[in-house]
Amino acid sequence: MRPDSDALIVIDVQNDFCEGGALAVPGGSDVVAPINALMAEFPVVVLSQDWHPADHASFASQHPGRTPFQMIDMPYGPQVLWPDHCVQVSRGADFHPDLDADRAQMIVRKGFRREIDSYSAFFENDHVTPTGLDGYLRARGVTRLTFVGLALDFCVQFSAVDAAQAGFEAEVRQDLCRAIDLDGSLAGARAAMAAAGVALI
Ligand code: VGL
Ligand code: ZN
Repeated sequence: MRPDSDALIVIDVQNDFCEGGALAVPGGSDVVAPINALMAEFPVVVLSQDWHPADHASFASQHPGRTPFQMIDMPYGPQVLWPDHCVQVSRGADFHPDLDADRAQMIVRKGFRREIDSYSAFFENDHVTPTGLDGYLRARGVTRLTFVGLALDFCVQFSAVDAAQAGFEAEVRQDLCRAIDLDGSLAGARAAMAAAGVALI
């Protein structure tokens, strides 16, 4: 077991990001079994859960004439339009059935406000509205974070960069992540994480 300062942060291992889901990440379900195994090493385990209202502004369906994966400008900056996914209380928003979700002590939901997306488990996409995860981890004396999950080039990236900027020691286990890789987003994500001081394992 690792020291009490170490937390495993499992990002968005949900049905919609796995095979057959609304925003399936290639190979998404491959990470479930090895993440379950890794949980056993960590005294602190946190899951994030993408949790959108059915009319969320990141959904292309809410923007007449737009299609998924196009970019639009939101008041807080550029935003990718996604297929409807991880709608609150839908099966797609549930954790993958084989994920050992009961091992987690904390589940942080994000993206629950209609007008704003939240890739990061720490801040919404305006980069100022907190989710509360930072305070939870600090209150538990956590200083080192290991990130795994989906998708490497969106929610994992944003979470790990925010963690490093907040002063946590942050590493990403790339073998326990899978990427969407939209227009070079994977290469961009790796560069952004490295620049922020995130260790890419
Ligand atoms: C994610 C796109 C939209 C993710 C969530 O978990 O990486 N990507 N919502
Ligand atoms: Zn989402």
